[in-house]
Amino acid sequence: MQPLEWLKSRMGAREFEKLARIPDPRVHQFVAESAELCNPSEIFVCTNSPDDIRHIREQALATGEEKALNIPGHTYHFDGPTDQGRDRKATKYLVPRGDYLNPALNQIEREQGLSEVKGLLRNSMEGKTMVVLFLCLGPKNSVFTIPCMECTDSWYVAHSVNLLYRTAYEMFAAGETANQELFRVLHSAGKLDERMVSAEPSKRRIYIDYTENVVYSVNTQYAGNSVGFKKLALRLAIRKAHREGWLAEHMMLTGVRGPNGRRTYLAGAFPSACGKTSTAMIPGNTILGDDLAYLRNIDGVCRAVNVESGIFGILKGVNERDDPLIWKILHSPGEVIFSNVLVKDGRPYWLDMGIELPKEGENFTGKWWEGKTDEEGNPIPAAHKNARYTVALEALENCDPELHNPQGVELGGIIFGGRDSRAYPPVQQGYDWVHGVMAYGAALETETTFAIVEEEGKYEINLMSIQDFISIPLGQYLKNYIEFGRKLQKAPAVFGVNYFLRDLKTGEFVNNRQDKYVWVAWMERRVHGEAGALKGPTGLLPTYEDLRRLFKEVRGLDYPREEYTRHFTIRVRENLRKIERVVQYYKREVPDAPPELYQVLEEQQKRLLKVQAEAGDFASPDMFEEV
Ligand code: SPV
Ligand code: MN
Repeated sequence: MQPLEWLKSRMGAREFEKLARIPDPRVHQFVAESAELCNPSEIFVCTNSPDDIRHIREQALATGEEKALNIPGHTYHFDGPTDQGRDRKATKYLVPRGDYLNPALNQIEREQGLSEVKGLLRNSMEGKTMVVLFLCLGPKNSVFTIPCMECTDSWYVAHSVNLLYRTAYEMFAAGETANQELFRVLHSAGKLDERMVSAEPSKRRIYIDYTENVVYSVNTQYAGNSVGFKKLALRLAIRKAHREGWLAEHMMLTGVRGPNGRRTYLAGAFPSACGKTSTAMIPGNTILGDDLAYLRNIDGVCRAVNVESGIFGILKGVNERDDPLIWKILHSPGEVIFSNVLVKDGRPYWLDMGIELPKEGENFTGKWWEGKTDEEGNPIPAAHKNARYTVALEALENCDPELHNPQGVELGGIIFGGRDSRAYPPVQQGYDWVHGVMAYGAALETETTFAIVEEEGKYEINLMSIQDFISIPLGQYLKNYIEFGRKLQKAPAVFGVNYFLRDLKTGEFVNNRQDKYVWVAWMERRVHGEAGALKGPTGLLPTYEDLRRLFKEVRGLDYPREEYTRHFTIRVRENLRKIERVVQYYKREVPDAPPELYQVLEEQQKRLLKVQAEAGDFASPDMFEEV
């Protein structure tokens, strides 16, 4: 039977009509196959009509996947106790026999993986509704646009998708998807317990079939595993991008205000929970994106768009003083989904929010009270560290006006930043594209955080902050990156930042959270040649005079010279060790690493050794010459 015919027999007339209006046969086939496999009792097709969007919100509440909070439009949702972050182990590429993916990437033979995940999906939607969603990645009517669809049995996931992405039913109905690659996601939360939480976490699987552009996700609700267009479709986009000569990146985008109303766009790649959103949210600047960006060479210029149109942001540490704009959204009427917070009397609470938390309430483990412990006797925190908020970007007053520009925005600079307590200075600039992307991107080291369900605080390489999501050989990814920059008429400036440098003796952070406001302003001035630089051994460093001026301008603060010296003294030995770790890693894990990588690191090593011979293990910035 033809998919449409089969669907007609399975769906209500109204829902069927919505689907039949779409001329793309791949859509019918995917919905039919998904329904046949998962066996839902109903199918709901979401057009972009306000009624359909409202229906999803209402069903999320009616089923209990979300519950209402006191502020109108605010709801909360819980994921299971072990479903609180991206699951690296359960996320695998389906690799056809004879195909090669870097061994560092988690993978399973395609046929075997398909049969496993389909086995888990079989009849997983019995008694539930399958929601069919249409959206697009990147702005509409643009060279960046990628059409997508998701079938899910979770109203919470559907609600999140509608807040986080550009809905695009009309684009599908108008037949505009015909000649384009189509990303498809099939998700089921699986069996739910009485709290409407995925009940079989050991059967969680997230498999990516890059041969067909399809993602399968089952027995999970955490949005990073279930909303297919975060890091799952990113893996598909990376393959597409590298075939076509552009970049799909784990980057925020921000419009930085410069002198005389100038706005300069910077992109920034940071591992999860390392300052990406807060860099995009600096007061006075605008936010264009906080997680995913596509970069293209358009007429020799590097232009970027936000893949998404909403924020799935971390709550831990969000407080009124440091994050006034987010704080306001989280306390005003409007659509916000809170996940894995502590709820008490209809109010959400999270860790380090700057106010005292209630001693009891409901959290991701059920009823919670201070002193509650898990099976191993460890105290359970009031809210999960990876508690999040989901909100549409347009709800923010600092949302950038170019969000939906089909041409994207011109990038003045790209920032790479890890959680590096030991080596790199707070901010520096690459000598050129290749040096910057190799020394700060490819060599990015970071300590693991709570955003993945694993041990925290391990030092690891996370190249371009995207390592977990790279779906082609890592060396090829780096080569394409180098080529991308070489083909631009003027490549963006490349910066390295490190917000997490610690004092080697006391272990305290060297910088204040708001120092990044100044670093970002310095980068903006550098893009326009309005700030000087010193030639340090690992990159170009700010001069004292520029920073003193910018600390005053941006933060109204004096910046004593001792502070500057403390911030920008190069830790020579630590930087030499870093190079050794990075080289070892690439020799071991990335047989196809490009020669430019080793060349950049070797030269960096030579410069550091020279400095060491002159100044020892700590080199004050005063010894470097202005360029
Ligand atoms: C991240 O962890 O990098 C996120 C959230 O942006 S997730 O959707 O889990 O990827
Ligand atoms: Mn992210």
